[in-house]
Amino acid sequence: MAKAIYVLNGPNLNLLGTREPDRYGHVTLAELEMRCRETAHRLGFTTEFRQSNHEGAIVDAIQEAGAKAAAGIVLNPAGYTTTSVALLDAILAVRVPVVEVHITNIHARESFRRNSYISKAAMAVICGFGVEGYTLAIEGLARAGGGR
Ligand code: CA2
Repeated sequence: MAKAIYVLNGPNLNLLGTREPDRYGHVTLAELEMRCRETAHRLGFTTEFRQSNHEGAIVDAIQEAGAKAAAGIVLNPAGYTTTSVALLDAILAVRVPVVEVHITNIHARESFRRNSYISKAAMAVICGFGVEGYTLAIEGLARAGGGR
């Protein structure tokens, strides 16, 4: 049976493609889901694509990915990047590789955006490629063999 790659999106990413297009682009979250689904399918994976504005729901999704022995997690923690020990602890508690993705180059923005709790447990970090970063992350997980 094909293994799943979980694609998890944090707070406000439901607005993708509808607000601040100069910063985050014109692709909507629904379109991004389709792109991720197609890329994962081509590489032999299924996808679980989620977005939540609630920290606990993302913790639940990470635990679910662990329980289902997912091949990987692509995580854009958005505003929880720099605050969430709970997300860090959830990642540390599962044996699933995590690729942290940011649409923008967080190193070229305000300095507070760089201090990521998630990076301390992520297998890899991609930022600045726009939404292409998500499909690059899926390809990276596939090439890395989907194991940690
Ligand atoms: O660049 C990224 O992907 C970020 O994770 C986006 C977060 C920001 O807090 C991080 O520093 C970098 C913000 C997500 C807000 O999403 C929106 C999308 C469209 C319109 C407005 C907000």
